[in-house]
Amino acid sequence: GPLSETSLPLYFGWFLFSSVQDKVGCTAMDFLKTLDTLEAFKKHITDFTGQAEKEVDLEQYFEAKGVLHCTTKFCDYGKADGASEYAKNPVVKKFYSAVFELSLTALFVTPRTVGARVSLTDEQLKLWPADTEKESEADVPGSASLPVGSRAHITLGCAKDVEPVQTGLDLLQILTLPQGEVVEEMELGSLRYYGEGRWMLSLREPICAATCFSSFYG
Ligand code: 2AM
Repeated sequence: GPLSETSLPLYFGWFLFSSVQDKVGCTAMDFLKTLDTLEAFKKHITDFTGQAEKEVDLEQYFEAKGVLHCTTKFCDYGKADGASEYAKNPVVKKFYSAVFELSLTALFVTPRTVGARVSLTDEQLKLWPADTEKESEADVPGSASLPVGSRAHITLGCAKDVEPVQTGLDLLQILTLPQGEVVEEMELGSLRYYGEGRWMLSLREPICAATCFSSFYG
């Protein structure tokens, strides 16, 4: 009936505590503010603008997308494959509303999205659907060969008319590419360029983010 159809959330995930949202948001903003002033970035500005000479203000370029979280399972209110199986999984039930510390190990930027890479522990991987990376193969060739959990991320912002689902695909794409040279040693860590406007900053000190495993109905 209609009730059972609406009993599944839009998605499950780890939700950052509000104090941590501010901290992560500020770190991301600092990174964007510095990135668009770097000569290395300006050299590839056409990746973002389509025109040489033109400048870009990355802080304005991306729009925030609501409460910061790391999606574990997109359920689409039950319409997504495997949604009800995930919701029924005893591990999901056991850890629902439990506190987790996520480790944010990198920040990445593309002309479409900006996000943080999340490195999951073995315990956290129990909440991660094992087929996520295989199912991403159609969108990002090579994903299926990446370790389980590779797609784990927090969307920090999206360019105009870009949906947040793109952030995980952008991360997977970067991870399938050969690791480039370090272009710049920044205060936060080492910055690498992956072509076509794709940048990744490996954090010197991973950010430890307190979260709650829960779900979002919208
Ligand atoms: P995100 O996890 O990259 O931020 C609501 O749209 C949330 O579900 C967003 O957090 C979004 O992306 C995620 N989401 C939307 N569609 C998705 C999909 N097809 N697969 C995985 N996650 C999706």
